[in-house]
Amino acid sequence: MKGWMGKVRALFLLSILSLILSGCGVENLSAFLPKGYGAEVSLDIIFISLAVMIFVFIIVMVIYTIVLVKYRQKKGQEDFVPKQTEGNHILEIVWTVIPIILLIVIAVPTIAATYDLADETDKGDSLNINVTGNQYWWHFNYSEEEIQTSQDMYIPVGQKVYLNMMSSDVLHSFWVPAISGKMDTNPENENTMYIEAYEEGVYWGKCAELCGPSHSLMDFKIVVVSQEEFDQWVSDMQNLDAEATPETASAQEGQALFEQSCLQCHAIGSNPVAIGPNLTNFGDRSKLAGVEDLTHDMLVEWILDPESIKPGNKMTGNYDVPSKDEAEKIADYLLQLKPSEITPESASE
Ligand code: HEC
Ligand SMILES: [Cu+2]
Repeated sequence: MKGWMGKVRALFLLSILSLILSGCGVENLSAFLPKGYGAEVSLDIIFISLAVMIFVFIIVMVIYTIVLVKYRQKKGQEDFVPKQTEGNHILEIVWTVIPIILLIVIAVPTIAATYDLADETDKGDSLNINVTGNQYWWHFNYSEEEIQTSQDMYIPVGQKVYLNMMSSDVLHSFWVPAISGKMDTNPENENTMYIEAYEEGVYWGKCAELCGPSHSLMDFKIVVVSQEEFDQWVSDMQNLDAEATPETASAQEGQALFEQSCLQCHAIGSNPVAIGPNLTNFGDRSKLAGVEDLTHDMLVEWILDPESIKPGNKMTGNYDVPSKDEAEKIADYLLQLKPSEITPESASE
């Protein structure tokens, strides 16, 4: 699909690019700027369909214009009725065959891509991540590596990564537009998709299936790093001490408070408890709950009143709300959970 497709694409991209760059400022969130295999294949099919549609549109418009000009009612011929024809054999065949050909032109690459993207032959030899969609956050379980993490998924660049996806509650849909197409997460059965990212960086993901009041806030990220950085991250996550004592007195108090009233839902370390997001590398994240900039103030606000940030979330009402002072200490504790140098920040440099 190179050659002329490439040129059409370049032209289209240029116009789209100016639109996007002047837009909302979130990078790496566009299916029109593919940085992964699935997204690239999908965009090629979008362009083939678009080319067919433009072709049909132009032909119809040309015929329409010719007929309009040529067969207008002329002066003095107001009562003229042209010769009536029906059942023209050749015409009937032509306008049946052309749409069939056009549909084949669209169908062949679409079906080929569908099979290609559903291929699972090298699943056993690849990195596998179990993805769980939850109202309104994402959990990632690297079962082979025994790593649990939430919100930010780390993968190595240029490698096929298999995602085995389910939901813990309602239907969600995993979508990282710049990397790949969408895949539903269902409560009953596992769906599998592979992704492959071409460039290092941070890619934004969205839930693409209406799942409740905070559906539009169910953002997540794929952090694409080099193979060495990925190995480093894996080793950092495997070798951390989840119960390490923080340096400052305030964070130490925060740790005790956290263990008392938060640990039943939020694991730290490789504990598979995932009623709420795993907070092992919470301090390494750039976003709080997927959406807000991760600052001390914002975190305190979350701990005191998560409802004000994410309406309908499953933490509200289900925990002992600490005092402001306690919340500050818990925030001190959570923000120093930085097990790795490999972070969304380092990946986007
Ligand atoms: C009943 C289970 C439960 C308890 C108890 C609980 N939480 Fe949560 N927490 C959740 C859920 C569920 C979410 C995900 C909310 C969302 O994003 O929709 C969450 C999200 C969070 C987040 C955002 C995480 C991220 O990925 O950015 C923080 C921080 C947090 N909780 C801190 C706390 C603290 C501190 C306590 C104790 C005072 C606590 N939680 C108690 C369930 C719980
Ligand atoms: Cu969702």
